[in-house]
Amino acid sequence: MGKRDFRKAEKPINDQQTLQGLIYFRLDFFECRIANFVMILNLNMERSRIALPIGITLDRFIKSKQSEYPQAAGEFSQLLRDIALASKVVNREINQAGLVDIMGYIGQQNKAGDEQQKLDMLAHIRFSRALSKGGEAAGIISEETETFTDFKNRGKYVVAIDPLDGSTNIDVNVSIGTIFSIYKRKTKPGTKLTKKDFLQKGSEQVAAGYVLYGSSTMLVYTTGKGLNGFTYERTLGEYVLSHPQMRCPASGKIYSINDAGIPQAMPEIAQYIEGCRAAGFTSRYIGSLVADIHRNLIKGGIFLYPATSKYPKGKLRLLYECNALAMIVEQAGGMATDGSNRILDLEPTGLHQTTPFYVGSKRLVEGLLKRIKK
Ligand code: AHM
Ligand code: MG
Repeated sequence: MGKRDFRKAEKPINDQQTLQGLIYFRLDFFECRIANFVMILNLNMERSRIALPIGITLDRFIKSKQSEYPQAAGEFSQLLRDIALASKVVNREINQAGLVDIMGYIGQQNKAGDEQQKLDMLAHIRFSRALSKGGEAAGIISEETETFTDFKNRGKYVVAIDPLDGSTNIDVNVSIGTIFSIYKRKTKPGTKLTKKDFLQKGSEQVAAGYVLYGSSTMLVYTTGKGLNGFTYERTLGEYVLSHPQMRCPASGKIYSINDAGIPQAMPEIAQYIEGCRAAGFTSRYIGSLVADIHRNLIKGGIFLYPATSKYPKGKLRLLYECNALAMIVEQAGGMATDGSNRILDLEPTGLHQTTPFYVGSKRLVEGLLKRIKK
């Protein structure tokens, strides 16, 4: 007899049915208690969720800092917002990379006959479009183009950008990043842009940042007044302040270098790495600059990309990779050098010029410099 049938019966027929009735009654009673308990739990969770603040969104944070740029508050804030928006679009496309046909190479066509784009080219298009439509940037130099692009507007700023860095990691689902620098243009707004607008020293950056597309997506940026990190909250579609006033530990136990390049570099690099190993350091190298720098920034460590026989002047690009990261790390209390000079003091001569790059915790970089200068 089913539970409900039994309840309908006027009187229990025998002792066995009386017992069964009691058991069902107790089960009902406990079911009821459990349901009530779950309801209260849900209510409490809901209440605590409601009580939980969302945090400071990037938009609100940028707005709260506008007063720090009295001459160009609105434009500059808008420029940062344009970059953040483009990064969200790029993030969406990266997340779908395995699902849709966007990992082909330029020149290939998909089944619909459309031109397929490499993901790094796609990122370049997204950032260029957001910046040119926003109108605050007068032009852009990107890793993906030979020369700069003039947006032919009255914008006061220029942007140097690596839209998607870590090309060898793009197709294999490993963290990648966007790196950007913002400068005030040298020439008058409304006139033609020249190389001079882009060939500025890193110390002239008005802002720099990176986006890390990793286990979560983060935007980290500085305007020269400390460093702040925002984590992307996908369901809200917002960057939320998660790492306020980031600091790089003064020392650390991580060294990051492409091991295969050590024998090709000057002998002091091998000696320095030997010293790290002897001191019990750990080696971490992702091969994605943003991810390697981000980790060392948080945990403490040193990143090295020296000149090698394969890359006699270093591999990493000064204008849209090293300058931004040097400013970021310095703002967190770290250090960045090419082995002789502070990265931010280097006078650029070419749009795609490369440099040896040593960056990270202050004491570690100082230790390396001592070794190099011995
Ligand atoms: P890319 O701009 O072509 O992506 O190259 C830059 C990348 C950096 O992200 C990374 O630090 C470096 O190249 C790794 O180079 P290597 O493979 O020589 O170690
Ligand atoms: Mg790059």
